[in-house]
Amino acid sequence: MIRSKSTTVAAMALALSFGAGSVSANDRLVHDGEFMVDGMIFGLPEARVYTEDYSGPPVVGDYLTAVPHLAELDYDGNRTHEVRMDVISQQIEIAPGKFYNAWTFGGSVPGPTLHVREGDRVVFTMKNRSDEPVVITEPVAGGSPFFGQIRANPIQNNQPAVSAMPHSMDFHSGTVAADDKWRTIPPGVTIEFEWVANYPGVYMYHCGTPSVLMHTAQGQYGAVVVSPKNGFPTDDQVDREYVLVQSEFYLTEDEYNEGYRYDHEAAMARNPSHVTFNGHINTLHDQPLRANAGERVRLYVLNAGPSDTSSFHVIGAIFDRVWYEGNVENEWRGMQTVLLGASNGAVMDFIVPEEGSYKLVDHEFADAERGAAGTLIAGPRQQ
Ligand SMILES: [Cu+2]
Repeated sequence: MIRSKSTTVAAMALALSFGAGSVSANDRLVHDGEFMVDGMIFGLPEARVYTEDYSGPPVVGDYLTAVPHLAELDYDGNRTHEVRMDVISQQIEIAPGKFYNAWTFGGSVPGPTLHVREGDRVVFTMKNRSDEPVVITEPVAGGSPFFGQIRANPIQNNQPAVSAMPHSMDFHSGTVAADDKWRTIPPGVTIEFEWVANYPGVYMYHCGTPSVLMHTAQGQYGAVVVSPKNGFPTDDQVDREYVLVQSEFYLTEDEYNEGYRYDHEAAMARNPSHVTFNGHINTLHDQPLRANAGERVRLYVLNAGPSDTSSFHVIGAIFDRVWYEGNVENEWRGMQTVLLGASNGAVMDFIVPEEGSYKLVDHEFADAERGAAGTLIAGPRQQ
């Protein structure tokens, strides 16, 4: 194979920067056309679009979890992650008795949370299975920790649905040509592409097919956490960590079918029917977060929007440290509230002051009253 000069130079630079003893930066670092700038990798191979006979688990990957869980990075250095999230339609509940036919990545709203380390590579596969009913709440072999966590969640009572639509995937954590990797595929078609986690952060992923507002509001979003390669300065002190995704829903009663349906007029007017943490107005009331007095709690918060800001606040606590967008270079201290625009994220550490009940809210109270509220229950101090 003839390799271009720039690739050879990049391969040499990589060999130098990842010396003996470190886990190999990437098994796949020799693609033609890849290059490095400031230690980051660009110029990834073109997306592959094909049809496959696949009816296996719609979510595959050891570092994919259901909110509020985050997978532990139990490896040193960097690795390549083979990740699958298929697009499937599901009837889901977002408030007691309020069901609608969601468009999802992997079957939940928000979709699975992916955890990787800065410098890791993700080889991503997605089949558009919106045209077939897929059950996600039965045991699935060879899948991901995601399924066990979904099944253990009493609020998740998804039913398979069919809503054949073209869809796509846009990872904010990736730096690629969007017209290639984030392209739209019709039902029955699979896309495969790669991205490298060049920057640490708390990122959004979502469907980018027009109307992006509609596809996102229908449920196609989730979080990617890219942990910094040298960690955060308080990593050793963190006792608990949770992922929270805030988002708005725009639902109205369905005139033709039982249940509710997406209301584009309400979405354009930014008039949500519900605003939630982790996809249901009762998620963090029925299953409050847990901690003990004196512990350091870390929240990975993403505001998925699609259109609203979040003024994230914990009543009775102050954020000891906030890393805006989840980048260790963006450190703030002593924050009462963290303002997150649509698709902004942050890592927030706080110390639990004493035993008691703490409310987590969007301090834009019209949104808190629409559902963006939850509870953390703190037990007594443990010695
Ligand atoms: Cu879509």
